[in-house]
Amino acid sequence: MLRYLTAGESHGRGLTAIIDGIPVGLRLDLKFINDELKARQSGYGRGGRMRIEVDRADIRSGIKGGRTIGTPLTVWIGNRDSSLDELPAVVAPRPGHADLAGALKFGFLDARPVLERASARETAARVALGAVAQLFLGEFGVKVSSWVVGLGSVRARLLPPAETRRNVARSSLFCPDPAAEKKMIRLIDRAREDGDTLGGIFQVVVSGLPAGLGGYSQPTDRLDSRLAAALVSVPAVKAVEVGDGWELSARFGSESHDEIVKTRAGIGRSTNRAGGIEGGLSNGEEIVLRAAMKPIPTLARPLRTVNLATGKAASASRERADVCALPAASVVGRAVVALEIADVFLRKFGGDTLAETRAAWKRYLKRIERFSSGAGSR
Ligand code: EPS
Repeated sequence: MLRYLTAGESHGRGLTAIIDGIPVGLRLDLKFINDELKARQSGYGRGGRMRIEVDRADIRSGIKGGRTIGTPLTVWIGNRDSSLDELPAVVAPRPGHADLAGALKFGFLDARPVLERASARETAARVALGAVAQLFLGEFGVKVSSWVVGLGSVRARLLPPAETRRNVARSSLFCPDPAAEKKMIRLIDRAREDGDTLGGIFQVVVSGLPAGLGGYSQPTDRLDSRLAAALVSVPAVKAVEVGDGWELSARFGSESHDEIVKTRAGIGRSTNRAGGIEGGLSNGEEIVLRAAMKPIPTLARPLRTVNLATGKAASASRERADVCALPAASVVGRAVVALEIADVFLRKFGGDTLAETRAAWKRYLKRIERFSSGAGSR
């Protein structure tokens, strides 16, 4: 239902994103879109480029009077640093980046074209589209949030939802635990001094999604498979966890599943270890996902590599880079999750206009409610 594509090099003229399938009538809150872009640019540990760029969405098609008109939306984000043609050749591929595999694939002796597109700058385009998806989902009470839960070896404490929201909004690392945040900042400073980099773990939570979205008929219908693929498509993400994923692998079944209990509204759950997804379907609980990001591959104190031109041992190429881009990745994470959720939502409820989508959604919510509260009285 929703299709999107992005284009643009890190130091080209800018980034283009096109999304098709958003129903007619969605008010595009440009401030929200630009706030998401700004959040992606921020976070302690970012490098010099983020002081150069001011990412702003220029919506070039698909709207009239600030609302969607059912045609493809085009978003343009200009690059201030568009020095692509002046930049030096990259002949010493960085371990961990796409440099070598890309050079081999295309036969490039200069990996510059590879890293220009493989760069995480592309994620600005997805954040803009993800913000559109979040605005769409917001019409139906679905909220997608994200924050940092671990950085390097430091882990954040689990806090109640209201405190988490408040602290994340104030944190320079989007971390809910102020004590952990202090340690994370110290770790980033140490990495910067050592010419090193860091990764970590971020969490994405989707609330307000009704049960029954996604599917189990085909592997690609499964909501968890789609969300995991979306998260692992974020540069540097190497692992994804749904609910208590890794921990569940070490427990007995009796300690792993979410028992079904009677609630005032009908049927509910006592826990949410599954992270809101069972059998590839949303089950009405919050969707909880975590993604692990490896450290940035561009090191000021570079690792060993081989020079593509001379074939001799060399030090990996050095580019201006971030020490840690984990807070930014958490913003990208909620964008890509929102895009997947918006698509499954539209697959379920359809609609050329927002009003049509809303009518189908309301009918379905009523049916679910009747089903759940009617248990025992049938
Ligand atoms: C990025 C822009 C890039 C990097 C970073 C992400 O800017 P530049 O290369 O000009 O300093 O800061 O890119 C990478 C992490 C990467 O691996 O290429 C951005 O806009 O997010």
